[in-house]
Amino acid sequence: MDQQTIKQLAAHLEDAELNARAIHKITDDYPDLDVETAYLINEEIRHRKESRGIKTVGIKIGLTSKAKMVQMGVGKPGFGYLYDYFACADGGEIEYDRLIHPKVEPEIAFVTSKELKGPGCHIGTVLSSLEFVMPAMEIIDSRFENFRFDLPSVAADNSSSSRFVTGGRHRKVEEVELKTLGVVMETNGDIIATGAGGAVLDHPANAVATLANMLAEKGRTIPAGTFIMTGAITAAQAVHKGDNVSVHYQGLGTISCRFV
Ligand code: OOG
Ligand code: MG
Repeated sequence: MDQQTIKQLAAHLEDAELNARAIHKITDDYPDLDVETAYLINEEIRHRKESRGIKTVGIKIGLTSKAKMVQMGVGKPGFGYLYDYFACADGGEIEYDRLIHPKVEPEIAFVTSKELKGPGCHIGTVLSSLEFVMPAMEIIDSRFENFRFDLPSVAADNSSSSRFVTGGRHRKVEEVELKTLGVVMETNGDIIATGAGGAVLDHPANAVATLANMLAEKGRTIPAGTFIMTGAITAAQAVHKGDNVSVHYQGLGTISCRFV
């Protein structure tokens, strides 16, 4: 794929995001698109945003739990960037009409204290390089019709990233049992999903190691002080205008938002 097509597809995907309008998945028109090139499209989207002054404030890895892989029919993790305007206040409002068909995901997030470098990054390296753990809710919003895609298409689409809420209580990783940490997600007071941290690659710190190793293939590292969301513990749940969503985390408090 030539540079001009990469730029054109980045603009097409970003327009879909900013105008909240679903488009065909990229591989419908470019069936030979490989994952590596797809990530170059996403890098171009990042370049477009940063050249307008938007800041990258974190990174997310997704498709890290069986529930998500089965739900989306994609068997491998993918990553995307979190931008400043994705951040929504805990307990705050999210404008539904600016999104296409949002879904919510309960996640565990970390902030790193040391640079992480692959290849060969593993859970031990990660656990010795974390500042703290904190709750996060991701609002994903695939730009593709019917939320249907394959790995190259979703990689180009910044892994469906759209908004996130974080807050609750942050803690040192050694103070929490991340594998058995229970999570309960509610919409308007009804429990819609439950799970535990171990659903994410057996331990959410493994997701950070996977991310470091994926980035290493591109010659990159994860700098100290990076906010990282490790992927949905449960299947994502569709939300509607007016919905109040809360996620309760064992020992880490509750985060919530409302779609208006
Ligand atoms: C892709 C993004 C998945 C997660 O946490 O698993 C994701 C998607 O399902 O649209 O963010
Ligand atoms: Mg996610």
